Amino acid sequence: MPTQQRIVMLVDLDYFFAQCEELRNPSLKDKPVVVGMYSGRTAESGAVSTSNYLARKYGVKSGIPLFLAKKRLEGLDAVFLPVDYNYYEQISDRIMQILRGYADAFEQVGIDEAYLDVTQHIHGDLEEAKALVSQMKAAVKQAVGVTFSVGVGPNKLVAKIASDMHKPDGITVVEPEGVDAFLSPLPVDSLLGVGKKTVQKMEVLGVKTISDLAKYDVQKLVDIFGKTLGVYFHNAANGINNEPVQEAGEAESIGRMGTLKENTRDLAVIMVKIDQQIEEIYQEFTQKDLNYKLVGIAAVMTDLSSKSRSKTLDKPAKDKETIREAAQTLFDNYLNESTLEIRRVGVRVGNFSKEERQQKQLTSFFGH
Ligand code: DCP
Ligand code: CA
Ligand code: CA
Repeated sequence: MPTQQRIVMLVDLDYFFAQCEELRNPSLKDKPVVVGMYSGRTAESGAVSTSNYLARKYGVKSGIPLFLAKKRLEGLDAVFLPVDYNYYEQISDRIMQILRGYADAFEQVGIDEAYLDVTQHIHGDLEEAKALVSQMKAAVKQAVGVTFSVGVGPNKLVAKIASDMHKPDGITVVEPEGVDAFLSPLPVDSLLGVGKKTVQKMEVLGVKTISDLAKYDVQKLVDIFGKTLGVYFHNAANGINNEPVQEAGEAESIGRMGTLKENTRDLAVIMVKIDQQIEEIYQEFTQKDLNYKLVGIAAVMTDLSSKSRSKTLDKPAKDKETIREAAQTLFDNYLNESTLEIRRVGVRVGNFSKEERQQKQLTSFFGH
C-alpha cells in the first residue's frame, strides 16, 4: 500500500431530524423546533430526539425529557413534533447518493453521517479539499435543501472530531502537521468509544485530556481495557488511525436485528432474543463454512438513538457459545454505560477471513 497521506472527510448533517421538519414546513424556521420520541405512557412522556439551533439556545437538546423541554420553551412559540423516521431516511438517502459521487471510497454511518476518502479525487491537496466541500454543500443545498458540517483530516478519527467543531454549516480542516495540537487539549470522551464509564476509569488514572492519554503507558492501558481497546485508545490519542473508508459490505458480517416484545434493561430478557438470533446466524455461517473472529452487538434505545459494540477474539471461532458469551459481556457493559431502555437488539459475527483484518472498522462500530 502506498504511504501517501490520506484525506478523509466526515460529513454530519446539521440538527438532522429537526432540519428535515423545517424542510417540509419552512414556516418552522424561526421557531424553536423539538422532535420527540413519545413513549405513549402519557401525552408528555418521552425524550427529545433532537431540536433546531433556536431551541438549543434554551437548553433543549437530544436526550432530555420532553416535559423539561416544554418547560424550558414555555411562552415561546415552540413546535413539538413526533419522530418520522421514514421521511428522514428518504432525505438521508438522497443526500448520501449525491455525496457518494464526490468520494473515492464512501462509508455511511447511521442516518446522518458519512465518511468520504477523497485522496485521489483532489490529488492530496488540502486547498482543493476546501473547494470540494463548497461544491458538495452547494450541490446538496440545491438538490435537497439541507446543510451539513464537515471535518477534514488525515484519517477517520480526526475527521470525525473535526466535524463537530463548527456547527451548523461549518467546515474544519486539520492538517497532518496540526493533528497533535488539535487533539491534545480535548477531553478523552471526544474519542469514539470513550463513554462515561471509560471516562471515570481514566480519571482515576489521572488521564483527562487526549494529551494525558497519548503519554500514558500503552501496556498499562492494555492491562486495564484489554488488547483491542487499549491499543485503540493509545493509537487514537496519538492521532493514529488506519481504518479504511469502506462501504459496509454485505459479506463482511452476518447479523440479525429485531424488536424486543417490550422495552427493557433486563439482560436476561435481551439474551432470549439474542439467542434466537444467534441460532439463525449460526445456521448461515455454518452453511457457508466460515470462521468468525469478531462478535458485535447493536442496540436501539427508546429515543431511537443506536449504539454498537464489538469484540475481536484472540483466535477464530465457529461455535455458538463464543458468540453468546461475547454478546452477553458486550450488552452487560453497555447497560452499565447507558440509562435508557432498549427497544431493538442485534448481534453479528464478522472478520471471516484470516489475514490482515484485525483492527478494521472500529470507528464504524462505535459510530451511531
Ligand atoms: N438522535 C436521537 N436521539 C439522540 C441523539 C440523536 O434520536 N439521543 C437522532 C436525531 C438527530 C440524529 O439522530 O437528528 C442525528 O444525531 P446527531 O447527534 O448528529 O445530532 P443532530 O444532527 O440532531 O444535531 P447536530 O447538528 O449537532 O449534528
Ligand atoms: Ca448531525
Ligand atoms: Ca451524527
